[in-house]
Amino acid sequence: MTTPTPEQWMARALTLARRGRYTTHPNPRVGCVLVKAQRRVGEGFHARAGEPHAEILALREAGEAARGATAYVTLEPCAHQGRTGPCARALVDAGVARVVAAMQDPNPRVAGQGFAILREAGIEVACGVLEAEARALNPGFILRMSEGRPHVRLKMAMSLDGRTAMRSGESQWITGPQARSAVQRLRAQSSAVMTGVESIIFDNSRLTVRADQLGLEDAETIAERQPLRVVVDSRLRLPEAAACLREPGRTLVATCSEDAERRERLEAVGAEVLVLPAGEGGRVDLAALLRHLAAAEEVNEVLLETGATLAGAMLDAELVDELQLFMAPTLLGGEARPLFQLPGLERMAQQRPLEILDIRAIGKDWRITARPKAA
Ligand code: AOF
Ligand code: ZN
Repeated sequence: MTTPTPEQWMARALTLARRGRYTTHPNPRVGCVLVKAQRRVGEGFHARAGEPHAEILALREAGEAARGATAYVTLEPCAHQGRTGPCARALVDAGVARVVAAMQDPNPRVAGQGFAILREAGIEVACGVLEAEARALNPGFILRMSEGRPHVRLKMAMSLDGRTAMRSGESQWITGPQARSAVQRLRAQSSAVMTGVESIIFDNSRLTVRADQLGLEDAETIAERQPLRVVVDSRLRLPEAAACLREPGRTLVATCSEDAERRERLEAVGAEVLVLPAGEGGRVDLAALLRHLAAAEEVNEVLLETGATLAGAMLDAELVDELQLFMAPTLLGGEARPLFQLPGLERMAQQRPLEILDIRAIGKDWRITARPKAA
């Protein structure tokens, strides 16, 4: 038997961390494996804010075997007393000999201090094993901590001719049940789902996570947390009868309208209204909205599910980090609605290049994962 490499142990820790994909918000997904004499003696992952961190669960499982062991963790062990105690201290107390981390914790309350505690106690520390994979697991947490904004993932369903709805706005359904189930999982892993008021007016979408559509074993538990619904509604046109206002969870209406009467009527049916300064064209300042979501709501990942106008505005403002385009084998024709309104694009020199990261079949549809390419 060959001895596993540090990368293999870290890969195991990452697999564990991924089990927290749908539940750790607003905390990062973290996994930990304790190894002694080439054997795994304990492991754990962070499941929920307020519950024990990955290291604590791994230490509990290992018991006395933790003494002299190596801890593989996907994030620097914490140094702060938050909802739970400092993990760096717990690793020291348990007598762990080495700590191998994938990345430093970008949280300013930790940021290197966890490593410092370990080193001061004579523990050997290494960082950077499978770092890219660890970063990919928590893109929103990292951006929120380092730049004060969430990660924005734009999801769109389109036909092979790049259309998202008929001219009337009718759009149900372009993609098949498996693709829609994949979208449900994207919602479930996000802190917030964001849309434009026009999309609500046309589709009356609920923007919720539905347990029966997730296609996951622990669907019921996952659907207990509904992502914050964010409706961009510059002029407060959201109908009081909108279905999303009657769903469990919160709906935040972001506006720059000062119409107090409309505001009261929406608040009376459960909406929370956030008045922001107007940005370009008298519309909601989208960058300010995202900063608010990160700072006030601890939003890590935003799923943007919307029509061509808001999608185009977000792309124009360079606020989209990732695109997930679900392409169905169907044609909607030239009268139908396009993916993006990008006014002002006239010459090839102005085109918006994307980098495609992945393409795969989802049922009868295709999922294209891409990101805007820096010009
Ligand atoms: C770790 N191991 O498994 C996680 C860490 O409020 P708390 O106490 O849950 O702390 C949350 C912060 O702890 C979070 O912002 C991040 O910096 C770190 N997450 N750290 O040592 C873990 N989930
Ligand atoms: Zn911790």
